[in-house]
Amino acid sequence: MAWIADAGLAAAVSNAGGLGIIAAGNASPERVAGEVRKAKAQTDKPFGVNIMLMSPYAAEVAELVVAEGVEVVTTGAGSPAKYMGAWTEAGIKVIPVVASTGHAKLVQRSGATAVIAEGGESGGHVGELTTMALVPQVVDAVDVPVLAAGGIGDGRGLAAALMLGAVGVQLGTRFLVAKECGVHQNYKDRVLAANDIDTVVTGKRRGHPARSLKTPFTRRYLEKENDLAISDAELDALALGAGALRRAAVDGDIETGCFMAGQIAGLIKKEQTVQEIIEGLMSEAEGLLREASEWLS
Ligand code: TUI
Repeated sequence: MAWIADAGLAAAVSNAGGLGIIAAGNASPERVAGEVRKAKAQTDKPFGVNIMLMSPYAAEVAELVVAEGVEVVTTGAGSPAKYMGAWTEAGIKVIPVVASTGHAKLVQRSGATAVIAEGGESGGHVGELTTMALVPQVVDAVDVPVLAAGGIGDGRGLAAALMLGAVGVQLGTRFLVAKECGVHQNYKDRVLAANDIDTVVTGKRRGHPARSLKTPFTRRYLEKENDLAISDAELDALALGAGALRRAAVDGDIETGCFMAGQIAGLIKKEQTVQEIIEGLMSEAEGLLREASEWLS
């Protein structure tokens, strides 16, 4: 969650019993180091850094997490294989996001501690498979623990993920509306107002599909993406690197911002503290799992 998952949100999640993650996104190493230091000041619990592998700074951020003694690294939008040796040597727990069994096996061979199997219901960069189909196949493909992501927003999603063989879940969209999440209020309001069919995937033509809320930005981008008279270069100039994520998260710009969110946005109806979200999720899942035995004869 580039521009969104900062030290404040990550520390709040870790303090509430989760594992908070700072999103490096396309940020400079200096900026990421600043967030890591702020998080250390705000929690004595472990937290992690997500390295977006398409970032121009990925290699530098990969070194920074070692230098700063970050305990957990997650990765997204690519293969982290070339960094894994240095991270595991430094004792970092590495949990790559994977979107296929092949990639899960590859990162396991490179020394991954666990993997996050993320279905295409998620916000941001997406793979092809759904969480329902991906998670059990990844569970069967690797020996390391599997966490599920994509389309999980409450205790029902957590319980379902556990039934698919996951040992835990990663949530993004649900935390967009956390009180401790510093994203612009317009972003929160759009998530709270979203229904089940309010997200769309852009970027397929350029090989970088990403899911966002339907906005003027996605409408314009899709029009151009479907118009073969528009060159790839022109399309790229419109794309996310051009600042659309920042305009959504920081400026709340409804016209030109890109509001990444997952399909579960339609389920999210209130702003709560991180602690309320995590406790609610856990107790709902626990209740459901207890009741589940009634389905057995
Ligand atoms: O990375 C994410 N979510 C993101 S990254 C991002 S910035 C961006 N925006 C638009 C286009 C491209 C980047 C916004 N949101 N989630 C983790 C994730 N990783 N989801 C799917 C994957 C993934 C997909 C394919 C990981 C690896 C992979 O292939 C591995 C290989 O072999 O290359």
